[in-house]
Amino acid sequence: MRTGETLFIDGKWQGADDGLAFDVTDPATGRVIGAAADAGAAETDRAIAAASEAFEPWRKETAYRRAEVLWKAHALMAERAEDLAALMTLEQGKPLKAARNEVRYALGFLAWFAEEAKRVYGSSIPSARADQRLTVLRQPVGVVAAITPWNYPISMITRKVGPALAAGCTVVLKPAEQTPLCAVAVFEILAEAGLPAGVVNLVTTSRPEAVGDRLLDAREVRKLTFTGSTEVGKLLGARAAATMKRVSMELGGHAPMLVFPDADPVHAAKGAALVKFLNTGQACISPNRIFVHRSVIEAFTAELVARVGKLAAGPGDRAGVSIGPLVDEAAVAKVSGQVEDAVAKGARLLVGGHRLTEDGLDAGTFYAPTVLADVDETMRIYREETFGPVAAVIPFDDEDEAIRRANDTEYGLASYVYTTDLGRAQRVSEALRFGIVGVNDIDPTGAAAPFGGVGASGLGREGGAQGIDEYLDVKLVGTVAR
Ligand code: TXE
Repeated sequence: MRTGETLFIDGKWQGADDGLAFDVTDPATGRVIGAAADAGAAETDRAIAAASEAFEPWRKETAYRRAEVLWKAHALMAERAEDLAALMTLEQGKPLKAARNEVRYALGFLAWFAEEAKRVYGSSIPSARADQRLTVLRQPVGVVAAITPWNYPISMITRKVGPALAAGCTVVLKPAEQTPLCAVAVFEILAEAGLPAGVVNLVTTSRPEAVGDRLLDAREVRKLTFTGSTEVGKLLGARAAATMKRVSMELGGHAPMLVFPDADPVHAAKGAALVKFLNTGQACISPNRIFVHRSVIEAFTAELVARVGKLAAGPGDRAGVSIGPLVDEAAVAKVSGQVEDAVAKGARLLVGGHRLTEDGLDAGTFYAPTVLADVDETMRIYREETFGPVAAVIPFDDEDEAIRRANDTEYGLASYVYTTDLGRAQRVSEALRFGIVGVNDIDPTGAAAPFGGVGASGLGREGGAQGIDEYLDVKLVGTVAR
């Protein structure tokens, strides 16, 4: 595992100019597992210069050559899948099985965008003038700044770098300070896949603003792609506007799940238990508000509590564990605060509701899988994104009320509906103001599908045919033969 020399600039691995580095810790034990170079403005400027220099030759490569490099990266990542999963478990904390799933998800983007590179079609438009030809070209936007989070530390990189490279862009990527080593492992693969120097650059730092400000202010950077909190997304978006960069953002979510009376409450509870506790609830598509029709709420809640009570928490490499640690102390404080607030305002705590310190978990950041019933509008957890293992169950009486309350949030990423009534499935999925709706489906995502939100959940789509559009400018060429 590379540690210390974690900057990849212009094709060379290096440390920070002044030798500064920061510790990387295992959230399950609090132990230091490595160090990353702590880059600032100077290193970022060099990375931007390298990406600018590399852009013209890279965009002139054929789409077939770019696809070949992405397929090579795919092969290397597949070969190293087990090592990558183990590293992710160590650095981010998710259970090994979930880490393996994430590597598979990450591989999907390399494969999908390798093929998308060859499908960047233009078009020709009929003209009103006989001598004129109107042609539409799609061309790479230029240098891309990519800022990625810690919760999916490998797949969020391939979801951005895959389409950027396929389109013919070059990249400077800043990973989250909690998970720089996963980013290093991905960049080792990209470096070995045969990319020319400067096409991809990695800048690790513990000071996101120091690197972020340079990336955002540089005129040469033509696009920002960001995944993280809505709060930071707004700041970065405003700053990007000064140089009129293209922007795509995948921000927070506050997904509703609607369980209607015609749904099987046991099946719905099984779905809720699976998707809510994925990645210890640290996912933007996590169902944070589970609205259940009053007629099925008892059966639903009993099944949910039974399942949640059996979820084992612990270090991700321990057998049988499905709940890893939260990312840091601040996350534990946020989740405990939301649960305490809800209980104080009348929510019933059915299971969990406390930090876990037994069985050697005291040095980590573990929180018990929790179910709260009778959650209502007065509670913080009803309004704020819950980035933790807490299922909040809310009763409702009719369809219109359920839709209205589900939409009553500034966020708009994922939503889930359980129903066996086809008419209701159509009505409700059309009425929900979210970028993604899963009808009896807790996993409607994948490399081939457009992922993204509306409102405070962000702008643009990642994955699917739409994912590469974010990295392409449209050019109209009118030609008159003379
Ligand atoms: O996010 P930040 P945090 C939500 C979730 C979570 C909350 C806070 O609710 O509890 O956000 O998490 C970089 N210039 N999501 O604090 O700060 C940062 O270094 C440049 C949802 O981790 O937004 C990291 O790389 N970069 C989400 C990235 O932004 C800056 C995933 C995300 O960190 C920066 C993560 C700056 N000024 C959190 N400030 C999702 N959509 O899944 C921060 N960063």
